[in-house]
Amino acid sequence: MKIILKISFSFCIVFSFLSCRKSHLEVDDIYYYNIIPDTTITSVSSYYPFSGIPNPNDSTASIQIDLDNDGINDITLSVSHYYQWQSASNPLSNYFYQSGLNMINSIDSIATLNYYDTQFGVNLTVLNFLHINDAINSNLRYHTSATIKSIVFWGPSYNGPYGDSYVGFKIKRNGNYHYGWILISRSGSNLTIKEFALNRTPNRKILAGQTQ
Ligand SMILES: [Ca+2]
Repeated sequence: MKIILKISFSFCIVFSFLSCRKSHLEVDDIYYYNIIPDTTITSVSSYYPFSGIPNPNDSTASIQIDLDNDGINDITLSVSHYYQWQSASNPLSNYFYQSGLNMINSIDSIATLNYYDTQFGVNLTVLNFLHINDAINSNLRYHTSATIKSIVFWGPSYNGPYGDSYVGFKIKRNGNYHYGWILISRSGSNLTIKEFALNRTPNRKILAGQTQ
């Protein structure tokens, strides 16, 4: 009986040591930034009554974010609309919309999905709209840019979901990947940026919404 107790105790000590060592080595060092107040960008101030034509007629709004707090911006989020003559009989269809994200550095990337437009047989690289606690790691597909909304005349179009969503991203620093998320919200023509976080521990996943 004594021997069994001794073995169990020794096992506990070894096991505790390994657990402690493991958690110490793999601790997530999360850089979390809460944007106060939330920042909203829009290319449309208002719509003319009855016609629904956006005002101003052609404009772009964008914001850049420094994701790793090194003083250099890493990502651009933008919304824009523009007029392109197609038809005099239906001027409303002449106003087109684009909204998306672009990584400034080509070694960084955004979690995306492939959207296949069956009408035109064209693939679009669109944002992977993630939910809270979704894992952001090497299992996702990444691209340097992602479409949120693309409305064009007689061509492949896409419009992602409204409300809150998480953007997954990965940035490459010193040969290692760092995963992170940005909380955005879509409402009408508005794109709002609320929070973001980055796992400073290299090559470790982060969960959407994880702050520590
Ligand atoms: Ca940066």
